Amino acid sequence: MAVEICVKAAVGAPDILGDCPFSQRALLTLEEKKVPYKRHLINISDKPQWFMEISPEGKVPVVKFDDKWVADSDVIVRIIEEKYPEPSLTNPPEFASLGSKIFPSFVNFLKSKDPNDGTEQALLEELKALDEHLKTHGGPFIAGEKVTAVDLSLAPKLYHLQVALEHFKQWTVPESLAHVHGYTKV
Ligand SMILES: N[C@@H](CCC(=O)N[C@@H](CS)C(=O)NCC(=O)O)C(=O)O
Repeated sequence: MAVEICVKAAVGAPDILGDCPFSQRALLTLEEKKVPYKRHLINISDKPQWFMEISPEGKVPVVKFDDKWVADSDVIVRIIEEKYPEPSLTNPPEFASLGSKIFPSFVNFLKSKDPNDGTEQALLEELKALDEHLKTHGGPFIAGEKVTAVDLSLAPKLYHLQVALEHFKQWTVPESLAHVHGYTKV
């Protein structure tokens, strides 16, 4: 039975893939595994009734495996890895949470109205830790030569961060974080 996936459509452009890093993570995982799938673009400002029935929380992504719809990108990625083990995207466990605080720190900074509330500094600390990891482990990916699940989670979030912070705050990742810049270009 074919895999089906519901992902976010671009705001104002219902035929184009939108900016949800969780949807992009699930899509990238299917692509890396070369799993054929049928994609449904969901306008999340006007969710269709059929979508609400399969995703009661109204969130994307949701993926249909063996006739059952599953929500949450963590669960989805785990199931894809179990059902389609090759090529393996399993990352070394010590890198599993690498960069995991970048996205929440970005959201705090994006929402912040006070330039001195420490949210920018907190994000910078997380980005510096990623830069240091890439510097000491050689890259180009988190686990070295090979792309793994942690890259497919982190990369869409970094992309989202760059686009949103530049647009809303005219803020860019400092040039001194050269390894982070290199990573986003791989
Ligand atoms: N923890 C979920 C988060 C998914 C999520 O927050 N999706 C957002 C779009 S990026 C969404 O569907 N928002 C629609 C809504 O909340 O109405 C995952 O990892 O899949």
